[in-house]
Amino acid sequence: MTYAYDDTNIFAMILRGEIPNSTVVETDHSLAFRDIHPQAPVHILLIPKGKYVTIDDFAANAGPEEAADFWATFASVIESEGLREKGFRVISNAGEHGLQEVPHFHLHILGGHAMGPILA
Ligand code: IU
Repeated sequence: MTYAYDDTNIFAMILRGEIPNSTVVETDHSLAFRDIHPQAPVHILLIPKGKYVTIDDFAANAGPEEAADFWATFASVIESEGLREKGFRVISNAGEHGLQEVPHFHLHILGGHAMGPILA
């Protein structure tokens, strides 16, 4: 399977600096920013700067440097947002059945209160 990346998606626009975002941390290969419609007290989106459509696209095709950068950035967000002690939830919606709205791979990092037991 190949992944057709659409350069007009909103996260591509954010990465090009065409629309503003509330940046939490930015590295050479990754960007973490606050979701505009937060579903929890902390709701951060973590994206690679590379053009990956879904989490499996990233898992299969990211280079070691960008993958290492991504996970280091993830760890730094958990640290800087104080999420380690009480915990957090990570979600990545993929494709049609995953109800993915924005076709640029992202992790939702949710925290700051207790989550419900079931994902809808
Ligand atoms: P999804 O996993 O693709 O369904 O999530 C997309 C998220 O992007 C969703 O939570 C939106 O609130 C969020 N978002 C954003 O943070 N900034 C935007 O300009 C747009 C969507 I459009």
